[in-house]
Amino acid sequence: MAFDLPRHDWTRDDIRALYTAPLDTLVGQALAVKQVNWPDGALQKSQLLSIKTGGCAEDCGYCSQSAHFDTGVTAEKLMPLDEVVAAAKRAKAGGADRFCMGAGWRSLKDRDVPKVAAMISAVKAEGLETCVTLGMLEDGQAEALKEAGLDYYNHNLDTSPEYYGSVVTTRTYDDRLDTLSKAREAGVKLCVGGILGMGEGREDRIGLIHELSKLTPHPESVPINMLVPIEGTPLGDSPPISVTEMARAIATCRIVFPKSWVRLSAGREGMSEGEQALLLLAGANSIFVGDRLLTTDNPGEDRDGALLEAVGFQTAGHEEMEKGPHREKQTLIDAR
Ligand code: SAM
Ligand code: DTB
Ligand code: SF4
Repeated sequence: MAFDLPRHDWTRDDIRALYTAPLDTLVGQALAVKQVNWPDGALQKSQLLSIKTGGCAEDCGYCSQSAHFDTGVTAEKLMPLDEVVAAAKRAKAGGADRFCMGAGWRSLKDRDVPKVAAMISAVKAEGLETCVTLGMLEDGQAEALKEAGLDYYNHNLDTSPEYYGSVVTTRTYDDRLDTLSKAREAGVKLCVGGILGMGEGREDRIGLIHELSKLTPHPESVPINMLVPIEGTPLGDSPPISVTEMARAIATCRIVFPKSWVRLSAGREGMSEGEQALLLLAGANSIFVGDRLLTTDNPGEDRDGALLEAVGFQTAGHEEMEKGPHREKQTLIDAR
């Protein structure tokens, strides 16, 4: 297998074989793929901002922002531009180089496009990569966002097609795929991943990775979230998924998406330093930083500083990391 060539002919059986391998085989292969494509000891940082919180018409069973559930999150108006810019400046000062703006919307309305476009342009002007996650898109909207300077559109598939209807009933998997193709056709890069720990089985996690692998080209970013259980949602009492299962998913993604960002996303707040270290060792090359994700907590600067020190990683910008490995630095021993 060529470790640096993205493949689009993965079968579910192929992906299952990776996912279920002994953990040392799986992680060993993931690290071999990572070493061919990315520098060792480097981690990219992205930061989230909820620009429009709550009151969402969808019924995603995991989400604090759905108007269908009583979660204590109330509907707010779209954030003013100056507050978004101030948050972007803080994110950049904290070392993030991608800024992702999320809205609790079922779909983007035409009347909001100019307002979000202005946010994208202003964030881009701060020297950050831009990402938005705004729900479903109509024709022409992705083009307007691209024109404003949008780099990435986040729209997760969340789980397998078979399990999707157990988590969300107000839209279909095909709706998600349709929005992804609209963003792609406008020349916007894709950020597409999922959530583990929603009561799905291992076969659903394998199915999610298989669906992602069929996207051509692959999503440039693959966020892997551990469910943050939200009281009041149907999934609020879900038992936690094991960190080794997260490691399997991340390592499998690292192999299947050799050139993509694999982001260890939601769920770090409840993990120990050692658990997070395992997930970085499994092949993640990006995290979300900052005290908050969208509506929930995230480890802050102090904990993240200690984590990076423990694993001996440095923060690196996307451009530096996209240059690929520092081969001479990655060979410590001549293994014969
Ligand atoms: N409304 C837009 C949408 O659904 O695409 C954008 C915002 S939505 C909060 C972005 C993503 O966050 C979801 O697709 C889901 O994968 C993830 N997410 C939401 N709530 C979560 C939770 N409690 N735990 C983990 N991930 C979550
Ligand atoms: C993604 O996959 N995870 C992020 C981002 N994309 C938008 C969102 C995580 C949200 C976690 C729950 C919350 O804070 O509301
Ligand atoms: Fe709405 Fe997005 Fe939350 Fe679903 S995940 S309820 S679409 S904000």
